[in-house]
Amino acid sequence: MALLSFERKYRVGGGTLIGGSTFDFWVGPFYVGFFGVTTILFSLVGTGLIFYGAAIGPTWQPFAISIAPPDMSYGLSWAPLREGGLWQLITICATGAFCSWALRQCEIARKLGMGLHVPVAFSAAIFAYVSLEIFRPVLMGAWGNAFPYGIMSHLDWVSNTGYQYLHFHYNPAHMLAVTCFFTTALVLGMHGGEILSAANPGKGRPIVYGEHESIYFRDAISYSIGELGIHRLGWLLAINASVWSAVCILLSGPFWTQGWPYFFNWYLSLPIWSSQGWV
Ligand code: 07D
Ligand code: 07D
Repeated sequence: MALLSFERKYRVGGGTLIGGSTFDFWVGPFYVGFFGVTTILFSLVGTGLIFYGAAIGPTWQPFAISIAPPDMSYGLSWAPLREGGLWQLITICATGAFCSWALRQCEIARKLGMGLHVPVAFSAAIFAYVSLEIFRPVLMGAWGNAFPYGIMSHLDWVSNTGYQYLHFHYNPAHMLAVTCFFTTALVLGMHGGEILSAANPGKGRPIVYGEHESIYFRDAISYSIGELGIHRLGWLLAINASVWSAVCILLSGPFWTQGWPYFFNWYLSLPIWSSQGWV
């Protein structure tokens, strides 16, 4: 069925979480819904505040624009607009927009009679974001621990925060997160490559499907996880990448204040090495 007639068939009312049928309509190809409206409102106000912050700041150079959280001395209290208050309002707008977007994804899935896999996966990214900007600063007692809104300045924050713990690669949850990110890329690369190769067998030859795909990996690595399985694996890996990222930053500060290399002291003092005088 062509996409346009398919859309018409499934453009049905209902499935909304809030607002009944008030916002249950489409604008062109876009479903609106209550959470579409809140997404637009939060995004417009948040983006407007970023532009206002840029306008009262020292530069319009896009890479140098930065809207910083309040100084540590403000703790968890409200700060004046120019001293981090803007950052606080932008954070409320960003969190509101991300959560609205996830809820809009839920409404669309409900309308189409689908599972909630897309919003669940996006929620993992939101969890990482709120861990960085809300949970960790709250656990540490000051908004000043959050990252600033700026293209280069947020990279400075990542580097500075990393070196505060001497060597962030020794953070075990960071290791798991990095491994999950790399494996997600590997699995998507393998899957994408395989589907493209099955769909492009060469001029004049018929396109092949599932069985060939499974046999390819049976031959190559002795096992095929299957057509549905590869999507389950990709979904789980991607979610784990974000969740372990959130864990790695929530541990750093609230639960582990030394350099991360010291975390592995227990390993060096295992009797099997230490009694031999190897370390
Ligand atoms: C490709 C989907 C499209 C999304 C894009 C992002 C904005 C921001 C805001 C001018 C994969 C659109 C960007 C709307 C404009 C202002 C104030 C997703 C795709 C294209 N980062 N980060 C980038 C964000 C954090 C880190 C690029 C956001 C943490 C490193 C872009 C967040 C840490 C590097 C960007 C966020 C961190 C980047 C490309 C939120 C740990 C890079 C992003 C809301 C996660 C890379 C100059 C991309 C770069 C980069 C946006 C958070 C680390 C500007 C929106 C604090 C090490 N980050 N980031 O493609 O080139 O993502 O930076 O949490 O090297 Mg970042
Ligand atoms: C937070 C983004 C959420 C995005 C949302 C949506 C819009 C709309 C609109 C396009 C989580 C935004 C949408 C704005 C856009 C349109 C239209 C995603 C988020 C909700 N590290 N490190 C990570 C690696 C080092 C450090 C995570 C690698 C150094 C710190 C990941 C290396 C030091 C922190 C990761 C490496 C260091 C991290 C990031 C290599 C610095 C974090 C991914 C090869 C000296 C951060 C929760 C992530 C984290 C994080 C990877 C090196 C420090 C696992 C591969 C050694 C301080 N690092 N890192 O979290 O865990 O995505 O954040 O060297 O805080 Mg690291």
